[in-house]
Amino acid sequence: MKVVALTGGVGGVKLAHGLSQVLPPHTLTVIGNVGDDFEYYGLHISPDLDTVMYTLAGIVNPITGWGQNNETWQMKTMLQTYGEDVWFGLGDRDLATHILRTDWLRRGYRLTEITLHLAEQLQIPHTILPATDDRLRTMVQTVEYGLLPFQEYFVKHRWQPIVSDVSYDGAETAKVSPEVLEAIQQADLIIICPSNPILSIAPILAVQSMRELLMSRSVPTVLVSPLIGGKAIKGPTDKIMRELGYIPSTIGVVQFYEGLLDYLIIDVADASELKTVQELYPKLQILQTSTLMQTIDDRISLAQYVLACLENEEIR
Ligand code: FO1
Repeated sequence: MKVVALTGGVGGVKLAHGLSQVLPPHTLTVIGNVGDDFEYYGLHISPDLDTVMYTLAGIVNPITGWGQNNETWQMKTMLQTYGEDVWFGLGDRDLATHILRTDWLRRGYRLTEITLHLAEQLQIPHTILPATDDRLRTMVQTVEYGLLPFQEYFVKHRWQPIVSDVSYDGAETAKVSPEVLEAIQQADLIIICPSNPILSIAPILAVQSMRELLMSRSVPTVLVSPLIGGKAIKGPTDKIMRELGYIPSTIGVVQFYEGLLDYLIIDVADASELKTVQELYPKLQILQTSTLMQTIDDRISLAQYVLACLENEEIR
């Protein structure tokens, strides 16, 4: 069985991690968001790709969900000694990733080739792919500060500014890589992880022909809702949905993914919405379970529940 999972950062990656634990080696391809990428001190940073990679390699910082575990901060401290306002924390071990990625990009390697190489060196038995090798940057239009690159909105301003629009710079020319094309064409199941639809999954869907590619497959597409009881577990999902005019609830999330979904998995806390959503989307298979992932066992249980959708499909 070949599974493709679309994910952004910390939240969605938990499900990708659960899937990586239950699926046989080389049957899972995680397609990671690159809209969060940016240049920092001349280094190309790919936060969501690194969060996926570190998590699947078992070296992610378990508290923050990003960056490496057992990290030291000598480089950051020295920058501060030089008087720098280091608003984006680069740990010393994490720095090796950015140095290598930046050097290999400069030498002409594609982000995909670099990502595959790093993951292989970390002995990850699954595939991690950037959504595109082309430049794509999530830009956030805010009331207080005008247009902000994603990390300045998310980290520097701690996603507090009021958002009036989100755009995906470069999406009109960003192409699906051959590796992503092949992964989706060979997939038996496509999973949209519980990441922020607007900030993490939309930049993946914005890549040219990505939506058409996903919709062209006659295999099930499963979404695990990123909201529980209308709230995000962490981060600005419900806040930004509200600011952009989406209802921060199961209905708002399904509307956002219009037409892409065959299965929707919601938390039992949202059971009251099931009937309304089913009436609005009669063909949507709606399942409910506990979608809160606080432990590795939660991640594994949810992954097993999602994969059962496929068995269900075969039975249907
Ligand atoms: N998030 C923060 O809130 N503060 C940071 O200083 C920070 C540094 C950082 C370094 C490397 C990396 O891969 C991620 C980092 N993140 C940090 C998280 C990152 O901004 C978010 O994980 C994603 O961009 C959104 O999912």
